[in-house]
Amino acid sequence: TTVNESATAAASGASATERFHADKSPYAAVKDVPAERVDTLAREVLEAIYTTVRAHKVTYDEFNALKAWLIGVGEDGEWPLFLDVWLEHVVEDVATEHREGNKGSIEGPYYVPDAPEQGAKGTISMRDDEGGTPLVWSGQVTSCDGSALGGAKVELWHADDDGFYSQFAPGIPEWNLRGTFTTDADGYFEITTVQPAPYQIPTDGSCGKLIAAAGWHAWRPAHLHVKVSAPGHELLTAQLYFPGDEHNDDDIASAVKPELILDPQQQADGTATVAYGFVLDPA
Ligand code: MBD
Ligand code: FE
Repeated sequence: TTVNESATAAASGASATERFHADKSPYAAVKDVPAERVDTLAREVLEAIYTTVRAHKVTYDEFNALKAWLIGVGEDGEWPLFLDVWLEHVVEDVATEHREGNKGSIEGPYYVPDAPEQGAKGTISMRDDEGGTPLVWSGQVTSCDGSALGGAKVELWHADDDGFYSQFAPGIPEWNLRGTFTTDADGYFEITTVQPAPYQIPTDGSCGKLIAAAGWHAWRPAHLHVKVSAPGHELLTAQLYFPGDEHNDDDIASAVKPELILDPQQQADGTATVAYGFVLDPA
C-alpha cells in the first residue's frame, strides 16, 4: 500500500469532531432533554465521582492532572474518540437490549454517510495496490420472521492494511474502503474487499496519554464496520471481527461480541471467503 504519513491525534480528532457536528449534534441538543432527566443523570454521574474522590482521597495534584487532561482532550478534538472508546459500548447495549435479531456494536468515530453505491454484488472502492488479504463476503439480510429483505442497504467502512481510515488519516483516497451495497430481490449481497489490520487508537493525543499513564494498551482488534437498514426495520450498526485476533478478548473499546466473529475460509488462490448475514428487527 501507499506509505501514509502517520495520522496525528489532532488531525484525526479534528476530522471526527467535524463529522460529529455535521451528522449528529444538530439532533442531540442538551436543551431538548427534560430538566428532570438532566438532573438525575448529571447528579448520579457527579455522585459516582465524589464516591471515588472520597474512597481514594484524591489529591489536588491529581485533581489538577485531571483538569489538564480534560482540557487536552478538547484541544486535541478527541472527545468523539474518548466517548466512543470508553462509553458508547454501554449505551449500545442498553439501546439494543430489546432486539431479537442481530447483535450490534458501537459505531465509533469514523462513519461517513453516503459512501459510493456498488449494487448487490460489487467491489468496495480501493487502490490498485491495496494491501491485505482479499475478502469475498456474501450474505442475506432478513427480517426476524425469516423473510428476505430485498433493497436493504449495507454500508461498509473499515481501516486499511495499515490500520488507517480514509477521511481521517492523510494520503488516502476519499472513499477508500467505504461503500454502500443494496441487496437483490432475495435479500442477498456479495462484497469484495480486503481484510483490515488491527487498529491502534492515536497514541500521541490525550487518549493516548491516559492509556500510557494507566499502563493500558491502545489496540482494537481488526474489524469491519457496517450499518444495515431496510424500510420498516430498526437500523443495525455492527462490527465484525476475525477469529484468532489477540485483541478480541481485550478490545480497548469493549465492543467485541462472540456473535460478531466471522468464520473466513482461506482459499487456494490467496483470497478468503466468508458468509455472514443480518437479521433486522421490525421497527
Ligand atoms: C475505531 O476504529 C473504532 O472502531 C472505535 C470504536 C474507536 C476508535 C477507532
Ligand atoms: Fe473502527
